[in-house]
Amino acid sequence: MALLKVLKYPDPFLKIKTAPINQDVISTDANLKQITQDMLETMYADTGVGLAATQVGLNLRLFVMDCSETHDMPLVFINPEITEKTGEEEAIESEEGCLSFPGVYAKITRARKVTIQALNLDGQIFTKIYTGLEARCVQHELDHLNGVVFLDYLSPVKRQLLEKKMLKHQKKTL
Ligand code: K1U
Ligand code: ZN
Repeated sequence: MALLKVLKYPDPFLKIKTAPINQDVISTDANLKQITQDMLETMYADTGVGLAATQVGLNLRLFVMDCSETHDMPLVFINPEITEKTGEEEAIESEEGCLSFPGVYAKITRARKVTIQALNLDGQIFTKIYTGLEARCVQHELDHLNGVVFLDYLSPVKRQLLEKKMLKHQKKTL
């Protein structure tokens, strides 16, 4: 297993939209199993609850997540799609962080409840319904796979302020 380098904003790779993975090769691809293990290890080491492939420089449509308090419920989502979302009237604003934006937090409004469909490492399709932190996390990670980062939801003024804050934080931790 290996820890991967998490790309930090403004790395241009964070803006790419990932391509789907061929379902027929998933169950036999040993490299994919290794990558997801490494991503989970990296996510735990960085005290995250999710991590998208683009954040570690991989153009793969997959993310990992573990929102359990015991850090023993790792999940892999390949070619994920949100098939249902609660409407705007049920949207919730809450503070978010991102491993690619260290030291920066922002209040982001997201759907309260989502249904997600994805493939697992056996290439089999599964569906889950999430609320709470998990619902927020899958929306955040799916955004990453589409080249969208949480600061994209903010006004230009707020965004500039947080970009400055992050650069200051990066200089301090160098
Ligand atoms: O994608 C990432 O950068 C990881 C990010 C995902 C995320 C999950 C939930 C809300 C917003 C963003 C994180 O894991 S940030 C760490 C975090 O938010 C958290 C950590 C422990 C408990 C609760 C939240
Ligand atoms: Zn993130």
